[in-house]
Amino acid sequence: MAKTLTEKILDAHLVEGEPRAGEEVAIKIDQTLTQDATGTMAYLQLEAMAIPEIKTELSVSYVDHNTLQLGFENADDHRYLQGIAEKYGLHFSRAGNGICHQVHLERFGAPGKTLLGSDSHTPTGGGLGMVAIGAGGLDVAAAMAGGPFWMTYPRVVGVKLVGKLKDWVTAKDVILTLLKMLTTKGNVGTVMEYFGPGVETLSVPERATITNMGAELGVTTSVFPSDHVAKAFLEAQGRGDVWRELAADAGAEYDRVVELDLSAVEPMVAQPHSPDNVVPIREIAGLKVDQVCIGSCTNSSYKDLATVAGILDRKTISPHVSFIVAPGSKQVLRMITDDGLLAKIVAAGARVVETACGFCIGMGHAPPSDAVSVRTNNRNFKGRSGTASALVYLTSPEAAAVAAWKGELIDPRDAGIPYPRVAVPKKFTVDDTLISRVHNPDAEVVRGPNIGEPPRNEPLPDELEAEVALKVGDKITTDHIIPAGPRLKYRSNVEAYSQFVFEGVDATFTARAKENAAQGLYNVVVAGESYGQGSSREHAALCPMHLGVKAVLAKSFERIHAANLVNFGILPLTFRDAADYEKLEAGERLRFEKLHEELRPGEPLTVVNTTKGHTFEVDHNLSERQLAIVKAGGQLNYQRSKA
Ligand code: MIC
Ligand code: SF4
Repeated sequence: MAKTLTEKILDAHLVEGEPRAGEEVAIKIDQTLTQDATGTMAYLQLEAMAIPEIKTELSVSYVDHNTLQLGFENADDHRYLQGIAEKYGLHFSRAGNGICHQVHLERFGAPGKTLLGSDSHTPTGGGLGMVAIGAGGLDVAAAMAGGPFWMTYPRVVGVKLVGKLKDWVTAKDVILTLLKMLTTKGNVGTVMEYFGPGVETLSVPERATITNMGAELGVTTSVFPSDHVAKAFLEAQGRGDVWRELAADAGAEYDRVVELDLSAVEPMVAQPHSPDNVVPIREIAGLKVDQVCIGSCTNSSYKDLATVAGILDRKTISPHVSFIVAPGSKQVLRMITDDGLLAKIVAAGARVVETACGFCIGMGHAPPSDAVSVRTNNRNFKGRSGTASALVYLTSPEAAAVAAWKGELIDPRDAGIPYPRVAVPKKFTVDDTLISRVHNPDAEVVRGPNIGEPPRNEPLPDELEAEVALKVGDKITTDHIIPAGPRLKYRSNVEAYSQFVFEGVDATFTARAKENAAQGLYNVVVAGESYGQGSSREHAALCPMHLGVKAVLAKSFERIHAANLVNFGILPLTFRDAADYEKLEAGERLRFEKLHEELRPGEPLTVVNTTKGHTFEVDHNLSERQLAIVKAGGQLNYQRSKA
């Protein structure tokens, strides 16, 4: 039978299960990546698994998120990560080498391989024809230990690209257009597979922008074929040997096909506070801009920054704009330095910062109160920039550079300058001096005072009394559940980090949840659609677990977060009848009876609202395996009991 490219790669890696959409399957993982914000906990968990060596073909530990190092905590984490890398023989990409997804694409990505990363933008690798999936750190640790990755076999949506992008219209505008069409909701369990004659008009960095921000659709991943363009890119990186030609079989059937004419795409912008709140820039042209930030794993390639340099050549930025530029990797920074392009960007007035996530995750460069900030990253959730009142707009680097110059957001086609068309270099400058690989099983692993043990959980009680400790609406992101920015330094200390659960939503949550737990009362969170959207951070499950949360009752969940909840022994439950969501109020008491008996695949669970004196049903879509994990109190307990 003719297969899609996604099916071909998945089926070649299938370890267990039926390859049918909606079925739970296990796949073999070839490569893993971690970053410092999720990596420390992932490796603490790997250590807890007590395996002598890792089993993947390639595993890379990146340091790119917490590089401001205000205090010793992040620096201690980085030293711990380097020790772990030596002990297990991982590749270690040090601070200064760049953002994990950008570097992985440049130096390690390989068509046809599977990549599991403890970061939601791991699908960037799909730009090179990989099946690259974001997951919680514990799942990535389990893959390094040689276990398969469990996932729902996806429905494959075909995106047929025809035509060619016009000047000033970019890959970012393609993905923003798709976000406008498909939104951030309702795409769980699907893979976006690109095909059609438009594919070969896009370079690998452009494809990677599309697969990167595909994460905002809530899909499992996105994938491009591996063709002559991918070959040229890999050869330019000195890695032509990993290239293989890959595409869907002729006659492959997609679950559905979305057709996009690239020549009809326009410069787009995602308005506050959601990546799918997209309009053509012309609809809001003239918006006065206070800050412009260019960088992040979505848009910080050589092509992106060379284009920005071309736009700003011999221009000066607007006097009321603060302009931040973060190149995506050491390779990009070196190349724009050697080419003299960085000088043009600096001359225009940019504040050039380290090659790291930085502003994208609220690590510095918070905008002023009520500011308009135009950024090239992929997320504009309220408060993520570090300023709750700021309004963040997401655009292409082209539109952002023009905004920095003009002081207002305009369609870049209206800037009245020629488009500086930049080709992908024939040869990239390869400099891997900040990537080390030393394997010494006796390496010293130093744990600073902020690095704790991964917390243990008890098995799920058979009967539990809980309070609705919080009721929230739709689209609660993991940034709402557990903030990053200045709080990132607590990632390796769950007790300390737990103080900030739902900090920006209800600052009393932690204290109330702890008080309940002290009285033997568990906690439940009630939520609307797409609960847990956004990042892969498992702390959004781990910290609530630590505070005695045993279930989240929502209208729907995002994939990575639901898997993280299961990994930490928290039940992701959905309302059978949306009216029950309306009826529930914060502070009410719920009782779950005979949980162990009632929790069976495909069967509902009865919940008694003891405050109001009524009963309602909730569903779950957990497999036998996942139920066993939740009942054991999480993945680590489950693995221990199996061992
Ligand atoms: C993000 O973009 O939100 C992050 C920070 O990269 C996260 C990972 C994390 O929280 O450490 C992600 O996307 O998974
Ligand atoms: Fe880093 Fe931002 Fe990319 Fe997350 S989205 S990996 S914080 S650059």
